[in-house]
Amino acid sequence: MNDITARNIYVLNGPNLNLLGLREPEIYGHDTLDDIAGMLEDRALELGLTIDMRQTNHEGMLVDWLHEAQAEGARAVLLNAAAYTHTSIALLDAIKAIKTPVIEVHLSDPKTREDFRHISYVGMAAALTVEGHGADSYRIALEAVAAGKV
Ligand code: CA2
Repeated sequence: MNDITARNIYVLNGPNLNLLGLREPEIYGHDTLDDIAGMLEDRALELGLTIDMRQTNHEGMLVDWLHEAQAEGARAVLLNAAAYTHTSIALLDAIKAIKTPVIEVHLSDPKTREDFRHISYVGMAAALTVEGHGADSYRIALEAVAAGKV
């Protein structure tokens, strides 16, 4: 069950995001995933929340972590599924299968990029999408949770 008094937020990151800050800074910025985790931890503390930040290159791991978020009573999930956003019916099904609200997060705005990024299976089930604000997309999503928007 979704518990709005729960304080922990899962922040799940998909394939290649471990390379953030090291390649393609013109698209994704200069922050590494560790930089984003640090910024989010600081903001979460101010908001009376905690975050559990993870990254994997494996689709099934993201599915397992979504199930775990519900089982562990997380308040919400911030999910940047990276390229799996645009391909994964397994993630769509997993988001639909859990009651924990999921916010879709992207650094860039995929809708302004190549056509193959315009479809989002994650977005079909997500409670909210925050995209196109660089690392701030994660902060804005966290603040939406704190404000009770999801
Ligand atoms: O803008 C985003 O956050 C994306 O989820 C990033 C994905 C992309 O496939 C989505 O369409 C939008 C790509 C993540 C790959 O990250 C890299 C980081 C550094 C260098 C190369 C890739």
